[in-house]
Amino acid sequence: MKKFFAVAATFAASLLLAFCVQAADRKEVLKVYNWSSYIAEGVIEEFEEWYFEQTGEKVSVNYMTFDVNEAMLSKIEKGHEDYDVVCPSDYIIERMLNNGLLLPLDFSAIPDSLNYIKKYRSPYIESVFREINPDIDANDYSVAYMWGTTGIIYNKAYVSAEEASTWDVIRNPKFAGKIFLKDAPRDVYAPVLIYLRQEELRSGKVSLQDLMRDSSEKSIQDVKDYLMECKPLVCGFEADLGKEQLTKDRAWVSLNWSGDAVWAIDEAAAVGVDLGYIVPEEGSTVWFDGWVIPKYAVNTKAATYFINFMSRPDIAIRNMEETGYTASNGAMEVLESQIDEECEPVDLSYFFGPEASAVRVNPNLYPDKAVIERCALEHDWGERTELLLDMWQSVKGSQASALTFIVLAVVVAALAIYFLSSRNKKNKRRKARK
Ligand code: N2P
Repeated sequence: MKKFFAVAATFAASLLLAFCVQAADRKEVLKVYNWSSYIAEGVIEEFEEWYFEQTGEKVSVNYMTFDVNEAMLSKIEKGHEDYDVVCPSDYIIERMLNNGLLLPLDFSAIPDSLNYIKKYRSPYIESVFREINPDIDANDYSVAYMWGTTGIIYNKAYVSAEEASTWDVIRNPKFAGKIFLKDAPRDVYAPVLIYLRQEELRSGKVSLQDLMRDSSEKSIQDVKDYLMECKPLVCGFEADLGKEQLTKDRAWVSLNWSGDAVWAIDEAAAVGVDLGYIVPEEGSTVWFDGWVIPKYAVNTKAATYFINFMSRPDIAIRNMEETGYTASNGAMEVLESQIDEECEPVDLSYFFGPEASAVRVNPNLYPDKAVIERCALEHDWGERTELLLDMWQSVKGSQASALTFIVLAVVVAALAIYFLSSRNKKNKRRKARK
């Protein structure tokens, strides 16, 4: 019996030791969960070195990516993953705040000279973040990373600027089979609803802000009916593939984000394909993705340093140039790095202050004040989000069943041909034997 207790005690002690070693190791790991294609090469490795220089502590980044806001959120809500830093969009930050899923950010341990957030947080973005939740200041829980608009990328060889200036371009039969939609239910729902309610918007019966909170059954049904009309023309619901297909001249229209547009226009130009980007006249959404620390985080210290590092102007510029997306950084150095004398002046006073009222930058990267004035921020729908996700699944799913039907039909036809031809051969052989 004594021997049994000794063996059991040794086993328990080694389990405890293994657990402690693992826990200590986990403190040296930083789990980052970010959008795919959303960071420049080498930045992660540079952060690891910088963190060691600043703190004398080692950290190894475990970098994971997602493509759909809702898929990422569902992982956080289930609490199965202890991510340390995540990069959701505005309405998801709102939901996380409402549901107590975020830890407040505390940069007080970082010396002022290294505190890039304090130095470069854009006042414009700070004020937009205050709109996220009237009771809790989202700036205390999140630091914006990239931002932009939602619009239409189009191939100028087949689609005119006029045709691309309305959301209805995604229902234009001229472009059948050449249209991509983002696999982003809220970012497709909002433009379609704006399109459908354009009369009410013009007459002032509703505002863009109202529409961003409109989760009524009627609106969801109207959007669904509209999308079902578009669907036979759509070649796919994509996360990151659409921009590439446009550069290769395989698709002509894509409901997409401004950052993908900047990237695609640049890549396409290099191979002689002429793409453009337009935020349709009816209005659109302006979005912000921000770093947050979920409540299940383990390495909050490294997480805080990581968020700060991503706000360093040279890092922001590198991320911007490689991904095509616009850094939320308010440093003049970031704006100056984007000046292009070939561009028409853009009014960026809303972002960089009055001295930036006519800056020569790419308007797809930094939208003119007039464009921003016809855009609004999306808001969380709480429990009603399920209705949207169901609608989205049935729109996408029926595409899958159409495809499944075609595949099945081809298989049945092939089997029938095989069966008939082998029966004919058998008959011929039988006749020959007779
Ligand atoms: C980049 C995804 C950007 C997300 N692949 C825009 N909200």
